[in-house]
Amino acid sequence: MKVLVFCALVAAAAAWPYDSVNDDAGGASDAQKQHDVNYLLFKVYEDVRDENLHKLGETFDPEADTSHYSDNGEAVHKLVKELKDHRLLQQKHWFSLFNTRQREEALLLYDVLEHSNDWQTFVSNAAYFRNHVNEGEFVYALYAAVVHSSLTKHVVLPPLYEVTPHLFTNSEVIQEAYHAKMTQTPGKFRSHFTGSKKNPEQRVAYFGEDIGLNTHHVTWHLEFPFWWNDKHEGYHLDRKGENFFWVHHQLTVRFDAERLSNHLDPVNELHWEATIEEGFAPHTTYKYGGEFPSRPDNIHFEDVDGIAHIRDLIILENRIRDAIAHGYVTAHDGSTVDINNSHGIDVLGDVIESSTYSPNVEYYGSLHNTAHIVLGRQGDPHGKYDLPPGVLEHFETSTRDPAFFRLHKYMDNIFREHKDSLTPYTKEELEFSGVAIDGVSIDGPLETFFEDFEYSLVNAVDDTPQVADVAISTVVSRLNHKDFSFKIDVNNNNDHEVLATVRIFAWPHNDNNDIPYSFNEGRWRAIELDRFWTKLSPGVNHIVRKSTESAVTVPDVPSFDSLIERTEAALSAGSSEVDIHEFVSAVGVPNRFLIPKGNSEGLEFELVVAVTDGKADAAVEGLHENTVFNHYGYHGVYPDNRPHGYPLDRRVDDERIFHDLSNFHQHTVKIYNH
Ligand SMILES: [Cu+2]
Repeated sequence: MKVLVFCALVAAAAAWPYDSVNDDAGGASDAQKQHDVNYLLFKVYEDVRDENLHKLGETFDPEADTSHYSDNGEAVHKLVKELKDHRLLQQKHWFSLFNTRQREEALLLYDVLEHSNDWQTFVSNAAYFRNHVNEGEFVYALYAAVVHSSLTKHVVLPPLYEVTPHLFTNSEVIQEAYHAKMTQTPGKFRSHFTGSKKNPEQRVAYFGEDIGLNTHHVTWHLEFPFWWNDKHEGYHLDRKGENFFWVHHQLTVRFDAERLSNHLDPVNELHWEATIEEGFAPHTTYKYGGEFPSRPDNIHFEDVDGIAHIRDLIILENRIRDAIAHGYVTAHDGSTVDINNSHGIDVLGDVIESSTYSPNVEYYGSLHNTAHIVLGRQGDPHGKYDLPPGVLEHFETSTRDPAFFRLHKYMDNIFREHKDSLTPYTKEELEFSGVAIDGVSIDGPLETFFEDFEYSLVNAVDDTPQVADVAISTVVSRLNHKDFSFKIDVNNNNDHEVLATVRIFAWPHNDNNDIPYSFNEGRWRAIELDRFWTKLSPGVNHIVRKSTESAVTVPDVPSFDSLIERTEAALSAGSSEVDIHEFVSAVGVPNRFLIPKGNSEGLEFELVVAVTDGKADAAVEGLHENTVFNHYGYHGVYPDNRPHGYPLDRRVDDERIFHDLSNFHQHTVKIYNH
């Protein structure tokens, strides 16, 4: 999470925006930085539309003064050498993070930006390399740098679906957008989900193809990149492996809940030796590089040339399952790392993804990342047709393919094997002395609905400054819900104030055959709705928590247009900041998706509230004062000492333990959809 500290900066002078302020903000006001980032990302395939940035792009010499870099210019020398040797990927070509060479190039630029000590150096490099590196690499490097650099703590990144709309919008709509531009006719085009009603998967396409969900997924991977190297970047991403497990576990259980609501069976896990039943036709096109490849129904996995043999993936899976059975992984140097404890899930996440934190990538490989590529290439496994990468080779587009959820069900079941091997919590461990939940109710309806959402496609089409923009946008249907509040009455029988953690979950009451889930099966399917800290005074406490406050969700990011408008208004008013702080982190689940889609009779869920000992749980101070806490987007130490999903993360052999706890509450609720 980016800490919201308001800097009292003086607005920079107009002519040269950076050098009038020199402080730890890096020599520019937040509003100025926001302005620069807006324009760097506006129409990335064309000349930058800001005079100052244009001048920097033409005249800046990145190597001229290396005293402005925290690595003495090491990264910039490397990148400039690649540029001079003509080794960099051409512009107007597709880019995929899963392509090793392309990723290296994007990360070279990321390193230059990350090691820039002041804003002038950061923005000058961004403006200069915008003219020289591949546009996809540029966007990735700039997004990652803005997420991680200390210079950009208050910068809001424009919604990716308006920066690179091709990766979020159907080809049919993109074609209409080009037509509108060519004929200079404003146009508003409806986006339909891919496929026809003959495909049952179509019923849940609103989930995998939701632009907010795609943004959540891609932003999570920017916040916790698998390529992150502590030595290089200077700090550690706390509990990255466990977070990898949790964010995808939540996507998995949320998708199954949406399926239930649409009369579909839960996702089956992917199996290397079984048929991939569902094909996929993405109806999505690259800006440069043609259509995303399709995959027919009922194909068997084939080895992918230059990437992996299916046999080798099975071997990697067996090694990981062996480690789980043994309770330890074997590190690169032959020593063992115990995973038979709360921290084990973190190690296992690093191993399975894999990230640079994996203790032994030589032995355990990179099951998840390789699986993404192998599955993405099944339409052209031997490269016979020279097709560009598949949707699974981009975090922006992955969830569009239902096979993404099969792949993650497979990963999730491996994680479950580990979690199930841990000793269940005892009643004593789960109790919160003197604290009892008196009652839980919901104020307002639990009701979902579909609404239209419009976003701009102006950045999808080519143009020149000589041709005026016409308004081009698309309208998509998307899931939302009415606002509601949780009302939780808690009795604190201690004679003093205590800090409490409130954890709220919901799991489907029945399975797809209308049979109630057992406690143990239900708790594994629990959707995390909220997690927050509060102080409990002695006596009765009435806690009211609004659905909009949920720590696992984020609001819609303002449109690119409105970001630009608000920034320019702030600058012309002489303000040093733009009032957009609540949008700084886009890493959570869209708040619209907080509860799964209901149905007309009311879909039953088990609502669960656990109030646990905040003092024992809290890893940092002052959590009860933090109202903008975001569980996915934190920087530094993860605030909760407990594992993700606590207290439902371990198997429950005897559910009476939970029902005997006075600090635990469960009741059935209904979610409607109208
Ligand atoms: Cu992912």
